[in-house]
This record gives sequence, structure tokens and C-alpha cells, in this order.
Amino acid sequence: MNLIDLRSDTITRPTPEMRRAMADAEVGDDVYGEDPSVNRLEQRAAETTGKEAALFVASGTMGNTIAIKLHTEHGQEVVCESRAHIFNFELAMMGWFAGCLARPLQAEDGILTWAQIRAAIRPQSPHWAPTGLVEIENTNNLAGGTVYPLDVIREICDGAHEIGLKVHMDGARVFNAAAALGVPVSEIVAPVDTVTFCLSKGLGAPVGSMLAGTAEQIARARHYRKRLGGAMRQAGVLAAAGLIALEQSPARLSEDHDKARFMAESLSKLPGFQVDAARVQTNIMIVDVSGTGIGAREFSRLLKERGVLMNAVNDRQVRIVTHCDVTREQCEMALFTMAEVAAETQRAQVAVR
Ligand code: TLP
Repeated sequence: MNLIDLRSDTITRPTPEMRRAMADAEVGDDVYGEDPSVNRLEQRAAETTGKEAALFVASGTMGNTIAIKLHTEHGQEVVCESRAHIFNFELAMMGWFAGCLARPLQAEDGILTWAQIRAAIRPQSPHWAPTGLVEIENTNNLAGGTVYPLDVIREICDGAHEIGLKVHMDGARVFNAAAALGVPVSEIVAPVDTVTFCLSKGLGAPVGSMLAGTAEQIARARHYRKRLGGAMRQAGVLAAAGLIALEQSPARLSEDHDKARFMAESLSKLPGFQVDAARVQTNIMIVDVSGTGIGAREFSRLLKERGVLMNAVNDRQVRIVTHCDVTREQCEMALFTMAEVAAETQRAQVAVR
């Protein structure tokens, strides 16, 4: 069966051009700083983000883990949004590696404001752990790929910097944010201290993420990467694909956003589904399927039987992610299958009654 995979943009496969570049990559030992492809990728990532330096890391999780360690001391708190990847999906690495505790805040659409963050910052006290870092996720994955407005990022960073706090952006999908806003990534990340972005999601590379910041921070980050077992040798084989992803893929991300908007608009008109299409800004949407009369996990299972994959994120909602390896026709097929499952479950319920 030809599966239509809407589980994540992480499932994208390298393009033929990426595979060719991987085969032909110039390589060396990156632990000696001698891999020309890795060096080129790190330089291009620094230029693209407008930061002094960048580091190639194995994953977004590794990039975020290192960033948190860079900015904090053991026993501090990291302020983040309640749906943040660092809080929910990184195996408590901020506790395990950096000795920090999350201070999660709930935000409408997953977009924090400075006013909210300021209220959560711990003043000096014999009872409270001091705040060590502010983290913002852009786009906010589980809030449905929502995008931080530029002025909100600026205000958060100005406020945090004024009281001596650093801001890290988990920009796993910051290129999607840039495509949605129509601005370069460098403009989005200019006020933040460090940013992680992923080559292996919407940009389509097989492996890897980048962490960007000052030269001093990235030099320290190199030590932490080694400690995490992330110092790779002839990693240029991977970096070569990453370079193509960085240069070529951002221009096509708006196609993924169009496919997502199309799906959201169609779903908002289908009985049994709830999604606010106007809020779908990028390639992710969270859809409430409880109106079909079955839970999200069962819904996802029934879809899978019919060749469509999407993940349940809780009992009521599924997440749909569009990407370069799913066509508009496949999105239409997926909609058709979703409508079919909803109609069948409704018919079954009427029959039981
Ligand atoms: N997200 C994955 C899953 O882990 C949920 C996905 O399918 O979306 N930050 C953000 C905002 C992410 O969405 C992810 C991955 C990461 C970091 C971690 O990246 P990796 O998987 O490379 O460690």
C-alpha cells in the first residue's frame, strides 16, 4: 500500500541531489576541525542566522540540550511554553544534563509574551530556584505550527536582557516561520542569544540540526557536544546534504503551508472535525476529531488501516504535518479517507442505537 504519511516533516527522505552530494562529499576528521563540508555548513548556518558561529549537531534535541547547558547553572529554572518540545519530548534533558527545572507557562496559540514571562521570573528568595533562561519555540509545534510575531520576540528579548537573562529559540522550524512572515531567518533570530534549527524536518535533509550563537558560546558548545557523544568524524557526508537543504529547501516551504491551509479549510467544513483554519500559518495543524464519536488514537488506527498516517497527540486531537514528500493530491486523498472514516463510525453508531 502506498502510504500517505502526515505524521511529521521528520519523515522526509533526501532528494536525489542530496544523495549525490553525500556520495561526492569532501570529508575529513571533524573532531580535528578538518571536515571541509562540515566547516562550510557551519559557516553558511552562521551567515544565514546572522550569528558569529554555528555548530552541526546530530539532532534538534542535542542542539537544545547544549543551548540550555550553555546559558544556565544547575538548580535554575527555564521558562518555556507548556507545549514546548524541550519540556515534553526531550526526556527531561534539561534536568539530566543541565540540572534545571522547567517553568512551563500556558499561552494562547503557544506564543508567550514578555508580560507573561516577566510574571513567572523568580525574584531572589531563600525558597525559589532562580530563573536561568527563557526559551521560545518558533514555530510552536504542538500549538499547531504557530509563528512568533517579530515584535513579540523583540519585546521578550529586550525584557530578558534588561534583567540579565538569555533567550534561546528552539527554531526547529524557524524557516517555516520565515516563509510565513516573508522575512529572512536572520531577522527573526536577531534578538535571541542562541537558536537551534533542524535540517532534517521541512528542509528535507536526512540528519542534523544547527546551533548558532556567539563564537564563544559555540566554542563551549563543541565541548558539550563531545560530552554527549555527538562529535562525529567524517560527518561531511551528512553536512553535504544539509548544505543543499539549507540553500534550496527554504524557497519551497510555502508550498507545504499552502497544502496545510487547504487541508485545514476542507476539514473545517467536514462534519466531525474541528480546526480553526485561519490559525493554520505553517505546515502543522492540530485537529479535534472527537466529533466523529471516536477517540483520536482509534481514529488514527482506522486511518492507518486505509493507508493514511497521522499521530494522535491526546485523546481528542490528531496532528497533521505537510511536507515535501506529500503531494496536494495525496492531501486530497487523506481528506477523503478522513471523511470516510468519520462517516463509517457515525453509521456504526446509528446502527448500535
Ligand atoms: N519534533 C518531532 C517529535 O519529536 C515530536 C516532530 O515530529 O515534530 N524542537 C521541536 C519544536 C521539534 O518539533 C522537534 C522534533 C525537536 C526540537 C527535536 O528534533 P530531533 O527530533 O531532531 O531531536
